[in-house]
Amino acid sequence: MNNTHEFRRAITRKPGRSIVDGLRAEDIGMPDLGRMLEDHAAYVAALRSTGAEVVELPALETYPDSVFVEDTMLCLPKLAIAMRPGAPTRQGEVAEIRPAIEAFYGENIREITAPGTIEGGDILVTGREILVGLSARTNSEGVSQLSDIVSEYGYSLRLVETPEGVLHFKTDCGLIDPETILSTRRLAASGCFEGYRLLCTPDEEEAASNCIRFNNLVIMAAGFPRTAEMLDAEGHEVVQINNSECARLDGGMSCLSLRF
Ligand code: CIR
Repeated sequence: MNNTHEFRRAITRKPGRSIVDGLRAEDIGMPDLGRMLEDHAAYVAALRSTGAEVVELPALETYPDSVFVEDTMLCLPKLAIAMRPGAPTRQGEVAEIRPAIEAFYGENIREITAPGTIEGGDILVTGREILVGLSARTNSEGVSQLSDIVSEYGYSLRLVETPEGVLHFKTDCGLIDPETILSTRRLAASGCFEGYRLLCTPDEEEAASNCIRFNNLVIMAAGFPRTAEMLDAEGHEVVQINNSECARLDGGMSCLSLRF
């Protein structure tokens, strides 16, 4: 299986004015573009600080949710797989990001086709397998197509459930190292991480679970001191990024980049 936390590159996309029209499960206030741009710049700087090359794509006003690039592609070491978002307003984002992916993967790009739907936020690549959560955005046809593709490359894929009312599987978890997962208690209770080393977010800090391990760093949303302390005590170098604006659109740390 690939190494799951050493990355040479990341692709991000700047948020644009149209973020105010982004999808959200509930209205907890309008995202502020100025603040989101600042947060995004801090996120990109953190990725770059590890020595990785970060390609920053320009804002795409036609697609309000296009800052959340993770949902459009799955980038594995030997191939990239173009997703087919379950949100109809996001499907056009895939063609928009494809040239940036082709620049690195050439022809090694496969794609999920209708009636399959799948979004990158539902996929967690661990040190031993690919976990995919069914959700309102990811259907069993999409998972089955992905399974067929990745099995050609020797990966095993396991289907899991996303908790009811949660946007994506990874809304509730993140990979800390190839065998360690940070998860909410509600997701861990499903048993889907059996056999892994599991760290659970404390009560009231569930939103910290969508973190990423990127080279030497664990990048997490700011405002969750007990989770930050727990990760620090585990010996991780933790970087905290303000996520107040992305959170208004149900976004977190993983969705802001493609990492490979
Ligand atoms: C959406 O509903 O699609 C966006 N507002 C948020 C997507 C977040 N993506 C992710 O966590 N992978």
